[in-house]
Amino acid sequence: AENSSPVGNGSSEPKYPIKYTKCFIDGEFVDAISGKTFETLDPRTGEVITSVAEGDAVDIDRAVKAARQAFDEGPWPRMSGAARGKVLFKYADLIEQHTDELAYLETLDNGKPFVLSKYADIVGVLKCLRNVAGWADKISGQTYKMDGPYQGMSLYEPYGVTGAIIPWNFPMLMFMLKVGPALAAGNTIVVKPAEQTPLTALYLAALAKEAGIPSGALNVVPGFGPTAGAAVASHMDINKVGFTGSTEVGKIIMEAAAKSNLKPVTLELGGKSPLVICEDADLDAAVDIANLALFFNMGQCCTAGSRVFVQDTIYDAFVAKAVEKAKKRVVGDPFKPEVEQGPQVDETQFKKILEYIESGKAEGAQLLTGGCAAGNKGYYIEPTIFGDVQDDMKIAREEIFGPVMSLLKFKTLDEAIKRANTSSYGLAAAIVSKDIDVANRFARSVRAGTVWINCYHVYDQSLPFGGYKTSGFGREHGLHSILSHMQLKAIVTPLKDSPW
Ligand code: TXE
Repeated sequence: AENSSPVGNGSSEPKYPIKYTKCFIDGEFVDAISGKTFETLDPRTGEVITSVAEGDAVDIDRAVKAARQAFDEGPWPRMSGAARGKVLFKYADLIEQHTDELAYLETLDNGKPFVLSKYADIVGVLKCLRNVAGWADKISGQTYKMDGPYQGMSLYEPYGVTGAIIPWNFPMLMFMLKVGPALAAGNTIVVKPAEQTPLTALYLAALAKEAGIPSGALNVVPGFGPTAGAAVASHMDINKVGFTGSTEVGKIIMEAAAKSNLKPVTLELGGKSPLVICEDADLDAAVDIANLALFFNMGQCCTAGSRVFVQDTIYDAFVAKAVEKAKKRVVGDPFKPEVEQGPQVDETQFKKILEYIESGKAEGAQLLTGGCAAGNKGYYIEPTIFGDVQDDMKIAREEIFGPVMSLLKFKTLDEAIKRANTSSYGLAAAIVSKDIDVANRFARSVRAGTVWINCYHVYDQSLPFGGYKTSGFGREHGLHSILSHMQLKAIVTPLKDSPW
């Protein structure tokens, strides 16, 4: 067992040694075959945290061989669902026991506030894992009386070796949303974490071993997208791949899957989610919802409410309060408990967001607050709001993935629905109104995978999660994610001398 007591350094920031930096293959931490490593950086400063093994196609191949053996010969898919569930519940307990250390690593690597890592991300990880662990022994097919003297059966089977390519915005949570259901369903898995945030995935791999997940059932290969990631998408012996990330890369993955062995893919991609604030809304509540919708997690949410449509009659009053609230947002070192917004994940994202801010200014949107980098080191950006944003502006069309809110004015609900649906994305949408008929009409008219009424960013393992349109397809969470990790077989036998 790991000793997870903090190494005191006299400051309020917890300190733990970084224990796991190599590829986790067949139950062991190993160097990349090339011996190469890459640096993972602290987004507060841009300084190196540590070097991590840089996996490539050959390492993915090695991991797939281990996963194949664990599937074909190992105990994992042959264990009863109840036995697999028991191991996964133990895994959850171990993760819970290591909450502080995992939350520390997540904040160090990603920059999100420590309180969020600890009270949101890990809580989400545990809910996901315990939910799917509970489903492991509750999946069964049906029997059918066929049209003729035959009996039919349907049987849910795991795909075999699965692959997962995950992003950096919720590293632990995205890891578990893929690994939990894959394992619960009896698959084995090869995971390629995001190059910006490999540390918690490797730690979770070590805990999986401790929990008793057999060697080869879970493998984690850190590395870059076009090398290690591409090798997962195109591998001939991976039977299913799950991806969360940009729409651009989602298309590459689907193409690689099609051109290799036609493995099924599930894609959870970008968004440009509309949030519609109607004139009858409680203004303070609406401002709070809009603030959370966009600024949560430094704006780095696929579901971020990045197009805020405000009805013209309340527009000015909304703007005043929204700006006041954004200005109060506490930006700073994510290890400080009062901090609400840490740095963006890396320099690339930081620069990209600042470019979007410049394009908003250039295209004539009204900069109401923020608009600059915050501080003089690290990747901090001021909470920013643009008013008078028009549908055809770049900031209203493209995913910014940063703390930049766009306010758009509308007159009628029909107009708001129409404009909400002009986006090529369709991940989430929300409406704030006291009129249930208005809310229901919006919910059924908007082309999005999740619709929130009078709330935002509320997720649950009981609810399907996934996109419409270019936000992807396939559904995650709970039973939905288990079933997307299984394929359905039909079995037929003749019936002889049977009374019915
Ligand atoms: O994403 P990528 P990036 C959006 C967001 C962000 C933009 C770019 O708008 O600004 O994407 O971020 C791996 N073959 N989202 O560049 O590249 C990569 O290594 C196989 C939305 O970080 O999509 C990482 O593990 N894999 C999003 C993962 O894909 C490849 C979350 C995601 O990285 C690959 C993150 C390739 N050719 C970004 N290229 C969401 N939906 O929540 C990269 N990867």
